[in-house]
Order: sequence, then structure tokens, then C-alpha cells
Amino acid sequence: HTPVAVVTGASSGIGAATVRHLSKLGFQVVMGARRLDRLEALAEETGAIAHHLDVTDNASVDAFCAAIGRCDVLVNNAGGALGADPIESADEADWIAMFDVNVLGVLRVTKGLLPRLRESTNATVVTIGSIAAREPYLGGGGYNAAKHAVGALTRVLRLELLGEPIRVCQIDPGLVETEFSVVRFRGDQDRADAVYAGIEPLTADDIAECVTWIVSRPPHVNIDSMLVLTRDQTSAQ
Ligand code: NJP
Repeated sequence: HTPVAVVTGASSGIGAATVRHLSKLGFQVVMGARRLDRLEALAEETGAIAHHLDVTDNASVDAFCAAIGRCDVLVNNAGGALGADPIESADEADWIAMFDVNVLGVLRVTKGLLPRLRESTNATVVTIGSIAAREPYLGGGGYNAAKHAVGALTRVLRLELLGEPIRVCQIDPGLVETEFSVVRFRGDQDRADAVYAGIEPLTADDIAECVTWIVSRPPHVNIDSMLVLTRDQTSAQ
């Protein structure tokens, strides 16, 4: 049988690159995101199966999970930052939205697919965290807090699944050239360029290659976590 990989947030950036790389590796990929037009184009290109998915909406997650009959690999990738304000002027709505998509989004999809992952003899959950899950950086308290929570969720899941044939891993990328900063700075490209000046970013393919490497290790090898920075970054930028 062909192994099945599920990728959330597959309509751009790291998620889309991961769909391409896992498809090339021989997985039947099932992908979800809100921008279905983007997914349909990627489905045409890769043979992956597209479903609408909003990880902040329980009904959407339920419908997505119900459409999946088999799951050997789950890549929890949907997420992002909203705003870059200091705590003194933090917008509570942004913080709530960031926890909803980054933390509860991972919780909802993981919870929904655990029964399918348990049916696999060699399952892997790879969650895309962030450098912000390790070292808080200035310019995004809510994102830092949310990704720290993602790190805790990953580690608790690993403890809960110990002894079962399900590997649990988190990849923490540094700066990756995707639509991330467009969302973070609400389309203000000048502000994004100023923050990221002088840093040559990683590409989405760089991170997708980490995903394929992790899932193709022998079943007893669990790559617990991976911090992937650009050469121009330290862990506190
Ligand atoms: O960004 P982008 P990345 N339900 O904006 C989807 C982390 N990261 O590839 O729904 C379902 O190109 C959205 O799809 P759509 C970051 O935190 C990045 O860089 O159609 N999906 C799109 O496909 C995130 O966890 C950097 O709008 C939802 C995807 O998420 C992951 O990498 C650094 C959704 C975002 O793609 C991928 O982000 C770092 C929802 N409610 C961590 N909301 C970096 N780029 O520098 C969004 O440390 N999506």
C-alpha cells in the first residue's frame, strides 16, 4: 500500500514545498488549507488530494479528518504570526488568533487524526514550530508565546505516545522566505524588508527536505527536534 501523508497549511510556503517533496518520495499526500484554488493547482501538479481546511474551525477539522482513511505521516504546518507589537500595545485579538491557529490548530488536527495514526505500523507527526519556540525574539510576543506552547504540546504528545509506533518531532525554522512576513506585517513589505535586512533566508524547500529526511529515517529513529537557522541568524533573532 502507498503510505499517506497529511499536510496542513499546504497552500503556500513550507506546506506547499512539503507536499511536493513528500509526493516525490512516494507518499499519497492529502493536503488542507483555506485557499482551495491554490490547493487545486498543487493537486494538478503533484497528484496530492486537496480539501478545504480551517484549523481554527472545529467543524472544518472534523470534516477534513473524516475524509482521511489512512494517515502515516501528519505534518502540522498551518500557522503564522499576526502583528509585531510590543506587549505594552499588544492587541488581544491578535494574541487570541495566534493561539487559535498555531496551538489549538495543532491540537485539533492531531486529536482528529490520532486514531488513523494509531492504525499505521510506522507513523510520524512532524510539527512546524519556530525559532520563536526556543528563544523569544523582539517583535512578536504573541507569536513567541504561542510557539512556546506548541513546543510544550509536542513534548507532551511525545510522552503520551511513548511505547507506541508513532514518532513525534518538531522542526523549528529560522527565517524562511514564504508569505509569512506578508501576513505578519499585514502586507507592509517595507517593514518586513527592514526587519529582515541583511539576512539571507532559508527556502521553503530547505525545510521540506528536513521533513522528508525525518520521515525516511528507520522506524526506531525519532528526530526529536530540529533547529534550522540561516547562516546569518543566531537563535535570538
Ligand atoms: O508561511 P505561509 P510559512 N487553517 O504564510 C495556512 C512557521 N514558521 O510557510 O489557509 C488552515 O506561506 C495558510 O493557508 P491558507 C509558521 O509559523 C515560518 O512560512 O490558504 N490553514 C498557508 O498555507 C507556520 O507554522 C517561518 O491561508 C491555515 C500556511 O498556513 C509554518 O512555518 C519561521 C490557517 C502559511 O503559509 C508555515 O508558514 C518560523 C488556518 N486557519 C516558523 N491559517 C518563516 N517563514 O520565516 C493559515 O520560525 N493557514
